[in-house]
Amino acid sequence: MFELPKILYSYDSLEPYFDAKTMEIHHTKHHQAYTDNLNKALEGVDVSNMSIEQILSEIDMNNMPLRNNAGGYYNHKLFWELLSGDKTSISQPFENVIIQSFGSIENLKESFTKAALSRFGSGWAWLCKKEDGSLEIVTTGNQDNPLMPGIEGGTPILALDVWEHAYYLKYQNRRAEYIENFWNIVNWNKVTELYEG
Ligand code: MN3
Repeated sequence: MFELPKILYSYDSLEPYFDAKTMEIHHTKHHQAYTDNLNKALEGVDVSNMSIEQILSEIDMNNMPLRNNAGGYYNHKLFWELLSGDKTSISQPFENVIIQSFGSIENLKESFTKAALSRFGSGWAWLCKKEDGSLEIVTTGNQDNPLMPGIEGGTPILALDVWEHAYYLKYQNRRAEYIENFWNIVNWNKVTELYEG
């Protein structure tokens, strides 16, 4: 049985960029529902020795309840970990990798923002580490992610939810403004750790 992952900071600690009410609903309603429905989709299946990452890597993409909810469970768990109201920073070695892949941190942000804006409808934007250590930006629809079979990218190290439920209360239809504010609360310590780990 999977449990709703805890968020290690308070709902209001990402203010004013992400508002407390959105954080609370997003976690206690949306993420809770993905978690409950993941458990339902796994009823009668023995996954006791499997991590969510393993489940995702072997998932039957035709099993829509499992695909949507295993994705929703994992994507949000990672998303919360990648946000912080504290000042965080990129390590020098990781910054060098970013510069190699994108030219600069500003260019990385610009490309990621462009990708997140171009995802039509609901989905996610990802920064991924490829097997050769280089970086790639991809987007996925609905709750899909780059760990799933047939989806390109690599290992996710930065994630952004672009479903309207992630920003509608505060930003309504202004996805660009939501993304712009997201950059103020990215937990670069965690991004660095995921890249270097
Ligand atoms: Mn969401």
